Amino acid sequence: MLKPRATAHRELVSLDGLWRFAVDGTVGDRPWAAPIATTLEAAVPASYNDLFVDPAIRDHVGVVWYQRTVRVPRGWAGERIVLRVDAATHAGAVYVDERLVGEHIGGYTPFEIDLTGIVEPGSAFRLTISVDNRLTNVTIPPGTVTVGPDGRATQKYLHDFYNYAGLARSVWLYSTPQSYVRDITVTTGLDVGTGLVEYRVDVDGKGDVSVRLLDHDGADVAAGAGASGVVRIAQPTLWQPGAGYLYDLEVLLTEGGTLVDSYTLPVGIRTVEVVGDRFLINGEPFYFTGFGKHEDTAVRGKGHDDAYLVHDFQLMEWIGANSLRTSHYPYAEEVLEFADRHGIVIIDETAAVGLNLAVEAGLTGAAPRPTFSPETLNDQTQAAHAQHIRELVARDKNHPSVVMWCVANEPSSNEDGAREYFEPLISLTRELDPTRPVTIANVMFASAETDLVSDLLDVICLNRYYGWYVATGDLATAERYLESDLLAWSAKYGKPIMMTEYGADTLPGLHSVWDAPWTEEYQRDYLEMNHRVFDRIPAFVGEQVWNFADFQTSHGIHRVDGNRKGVFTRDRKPKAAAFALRERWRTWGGRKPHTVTHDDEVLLSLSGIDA
Ligand code: BDP
Repeated sequence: MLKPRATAHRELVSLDGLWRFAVDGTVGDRPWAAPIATTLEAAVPASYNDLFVDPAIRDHVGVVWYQRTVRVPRGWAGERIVLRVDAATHAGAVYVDERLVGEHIGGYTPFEIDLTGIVEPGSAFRLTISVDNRLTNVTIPPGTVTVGPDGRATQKYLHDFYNYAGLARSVWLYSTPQSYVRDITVTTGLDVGTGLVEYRVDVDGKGDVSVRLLDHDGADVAAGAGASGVVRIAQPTLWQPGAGYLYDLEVLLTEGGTLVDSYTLPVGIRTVEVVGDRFLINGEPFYFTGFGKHEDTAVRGKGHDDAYLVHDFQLMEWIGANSLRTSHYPYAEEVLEFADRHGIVIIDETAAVGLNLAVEAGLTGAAPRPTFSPETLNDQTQAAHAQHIRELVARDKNHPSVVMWCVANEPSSNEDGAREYFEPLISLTRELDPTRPVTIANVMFASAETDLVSDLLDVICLNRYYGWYVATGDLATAERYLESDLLAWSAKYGKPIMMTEYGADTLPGLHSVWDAPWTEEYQRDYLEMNHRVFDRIPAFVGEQVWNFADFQTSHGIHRVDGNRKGVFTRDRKPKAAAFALRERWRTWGGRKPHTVTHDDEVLLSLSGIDA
């Protein structure tokens, strides 16, 4: 799915700004049928929850309404006219004046509605979008809505971040010619020093396709004809971690010799593969440093913000991070585009988080319900998950920064039914994109012995909290637990292993000379303990700390104004651990030296270290 762009043959109008806003039930039964009688205005892009100071809005469970007037440019006569919503979290319905024109389920992937013939160039229409924040056992992510004796609906979910909702990304109106380039798929390779760009162009309507590849300075370097093919570039400049060199693939559609549509796609030439226990980018071992992040800032919630985008990536560079995981949902496409340009490596994760009822049992003490069953996560959930994967790959397949798909975060992969649930989804991901490795971020309850899906994955990604949720405040014990856990994975699978989460909640300004959880020193020492262990495991290919910054969660006795495992505060101030990480990561200059060998690993396992 192509990101809308203004080209010589396409125009683009941003619908961002202030929209009329109302909570369902306060503005009649058919709010789309007339201008909504409301004094509230909501910013787009932004989650709506923290814009207002009304708990009835923040905690509302169900639908809210966004509305504005849109004028269609008069020059668009004869063109296709398309509405694009970058995200409506978690479900959206779109009305043009009195008419329902489209609906979409899934809060973190875009959708488009063809409005040709429905709206008229030169005239205005009333655009209303309903957004529903409800999560059920058949949505991704899942959740439960309950109505209490007082008639009030409340919502529970098993993911540890606030269920921000609304129009958190941009909304666009754009034009294309009647015959147009609908999609482009690019994969790249290397053949003894020659760069290969394999492309496929899907066209709606008539026309002949040709392509040109331009280098960074706009010089022609290769060309091709036909809707699919391979163009070759001798001695290409590769897209590299830390140096995101991009070519432009200009796709041209001509009818009878006349150019009717064009679209330019940035392309990075690089390869990604897993060989043995190494993760290779361009044939070279790559070691991930960085974070699991969140789209989360004060007031905007999950609203995309270019200023935070730039600042977060500046802080990542400052600290020496070369990568991030889009925990726990696909991020705004602007994030991936920025990463493409700047050579930041991305693990692209779906919104499948909280597929784990064992966690619920752990937190509440309630008798565990099975995670996978007709009453809980079932075939319909799996179908929603599959659809979400299709939409994610369709959106992100061409980004060179994306080096791996993460199908889920911390599912109950040691439970009956996990394999039946995940095997088809992992196969689907590989079918949709045979070029990128596939992983799942593993929960600590699913050990090397009990996990049922890891043989299906390319990289073992582990989320572990030894020294925090386990052996709290006892880093010596934590170190032994962690080491034996990692060695067990390494011995069983012989695949690359990385830590996709490890972290400790930390209140900035809290200090102690002891190993005291929540202090800045403890977070620093906890990370250093983890690093000592990582550096002893030869199959280790990366470390992503949980989390880049503090973030908002639902209320809970384990949370103090949200999750405080950030290395930066929510307003992006460094905690002490930030300086320690900077020292470790920056000395490597983006590439970790290989410090241990497999012989060391054998010695370690013989040394009898166990939990
Ligand atoms: C992991 C989750 C992550 C949480 C983290 C934590 O993957 O979303 O925020 O633990 O507890 O289980 O801090």
